[in-house]
Amino acid sequence: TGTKQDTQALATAAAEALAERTATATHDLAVVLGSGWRPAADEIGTGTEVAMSDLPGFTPPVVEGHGGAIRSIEVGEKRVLLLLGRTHRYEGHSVGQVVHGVRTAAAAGCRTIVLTNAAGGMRQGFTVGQPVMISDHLNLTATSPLIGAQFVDLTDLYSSRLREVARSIDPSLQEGVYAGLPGPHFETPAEIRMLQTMGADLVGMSTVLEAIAARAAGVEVFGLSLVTNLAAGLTGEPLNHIEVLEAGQRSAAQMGKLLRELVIRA
Ligand code: NOS
Repeated sequence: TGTKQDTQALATAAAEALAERTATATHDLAVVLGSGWRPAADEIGTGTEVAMSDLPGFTPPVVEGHGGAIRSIEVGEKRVLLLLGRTHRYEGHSVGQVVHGVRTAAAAGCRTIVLTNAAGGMRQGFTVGQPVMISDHLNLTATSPLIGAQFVDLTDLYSSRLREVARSIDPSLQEGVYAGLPGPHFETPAEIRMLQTMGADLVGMSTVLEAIAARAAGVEVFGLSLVTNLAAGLTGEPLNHIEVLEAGQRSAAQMGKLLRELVIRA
């Protein structure tokens, strides 16, 4: 993972390269578009795009549906970085690589970060295609991006202020607890029953490490899951990544509008 100084230096270098390539000195807010969310990007805005592979410290994502570019856009008064694609532990990457995008956004000036993801829904009543705000998480990855560094308070990690803002846009928005697992296998039905007992409503393989890194960098976090499937064992149907991507595709326009409005009001 490297020392704190190394990772910070790499994020600063990436932020500087990004500033140069986008001709924008600083940005205000970043949005990470997770599995299946990429089709929502144009709905949020268009602008200069830089390949992640052209920036220091980024590893190109290897899973389908995860792009690998950063787009600089203006939305209302805000200069926004759209991270199209993210790095996961299950691709064989280190924790430092997983959170490099978030650290780069923080180094680029972003004070707010929106983490989106595709998730399995575990709560009664959740339906495929439904957006759910993350109110809190269970980090079940058995690791932390802060190893070798510091103690950090995670109370109100997922900003209650930003959840209020989102609810002012769509009062029907629900919220839930996200369980972040290592993957890449989906859960067993027994694991889903365990997670439900532990108080989780959503399950996925991302977001938790990035949220922790963002908080450590002093950045306000908003998390938004798209329920792309009901979790293992809840329907009797097997799970697959294609279904996850297709659910994202179908909800793209609606999710993009929600994110755009959130960015404006954040
Ligand atoms: N994802 C899920 N991860 C775990 N369990 C689920 O039911 C689920 N649904 C969506 C896999 O298709 C990708 O989508 C998320 C995972 O984070 C993974 O990146």
